Amino acid sequence: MTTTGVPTLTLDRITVRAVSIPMRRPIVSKVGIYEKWPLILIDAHTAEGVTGHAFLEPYRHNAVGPITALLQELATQFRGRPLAPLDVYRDGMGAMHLNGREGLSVIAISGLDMALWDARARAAGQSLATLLGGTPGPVRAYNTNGLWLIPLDRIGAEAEGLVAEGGFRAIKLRLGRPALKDDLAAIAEVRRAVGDDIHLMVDFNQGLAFGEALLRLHALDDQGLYWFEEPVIYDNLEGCAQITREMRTPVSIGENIYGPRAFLAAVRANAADLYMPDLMRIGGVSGWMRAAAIAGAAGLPLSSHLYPAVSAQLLRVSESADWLEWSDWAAPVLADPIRVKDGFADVPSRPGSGIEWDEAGVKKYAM
Ligand code: SMN
Ligand code: MG
Repeated sequence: MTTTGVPTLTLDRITVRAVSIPMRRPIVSKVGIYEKWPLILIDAHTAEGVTGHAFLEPYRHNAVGPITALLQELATQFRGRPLAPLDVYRDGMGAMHLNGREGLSVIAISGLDMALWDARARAAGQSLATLLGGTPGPVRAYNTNGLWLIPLDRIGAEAEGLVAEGGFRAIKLRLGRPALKDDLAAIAEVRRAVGDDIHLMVDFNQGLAFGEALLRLHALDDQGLYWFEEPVIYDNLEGCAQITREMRTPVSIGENIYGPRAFLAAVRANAADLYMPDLMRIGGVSGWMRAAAIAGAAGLPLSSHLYPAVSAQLLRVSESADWLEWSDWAAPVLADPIRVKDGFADVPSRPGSGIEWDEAGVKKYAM
């Protein structure tokens, strides 16, 4: 035991498996159509017998092979070394930046990082939130499970379904249909179905050209929408900043930002009112904590993107925590996926970051 009560762990090896899960409501978005959702399941085995779990959601099945190879390469680099997530994160970023500080290298570091933090929390007998100095407990959540660019006549029923999945008070709708009138009709369908009291976030998935975004967002600015997400390509920071200045509706970006340095660049550029990092891109738990410190100091609300179980733990310890994006796409391979009741997810007190495999599900959906 160390003096802090966290047993010393040594990384031995990792195992990586992939699954492909059919989606109940396929993703139809500006970033692609996905009928099946691939996941990369990571187990970090320690010499002491503790195993940490994490998964990545790489969107594309073709990305599974390269990310798996990078994960194994990283594990070889850190084999036999003390399992200290911040050291691995620092040295991993330090080594990998030679191959690119954004993209697949950061995704691999993020996956390993989450598995190492999970192992550390398990060894300490604490939830990740507790290990990081906080407590388990409730986090307000919005439902992102559907409302893709689907036919207008299906929108009302789907909005009702999303609200009912956990007593949600907030749901997300994808916009950026061919014409403004179609976006307005989609919003009207949601309102007709669930009323005006449900917060409605809308996501353009970077689908608008800059000039088009100015026109479209000005025309939607009086619709009482909760936020405008990723109206234009995410790294057009000046463009995002102009849109943020011009709109009354808050602008949200973050899911495509790689690492805390790029996060800081977006904050410095005043690129958005709200941020929503994705654990796979921001650098796992270590990267999130660094980005969360920046957001907290800058007074910028911080929500999550995907990864609901681990993100919920981190929102419990983030100074400017705002909304958990809740999805259940990984649930078929998880033994006890995080659920939402009355609009709140409950961070469990059990040791770890909240990831347990359902081995029958893993077998069923193996790639
Ligand atoms: C999203 C998530 C996952 C796949 C495609 C699009 C979306 C979101 O941007 O924010 O939920
Ligand atoms: Mg989004």
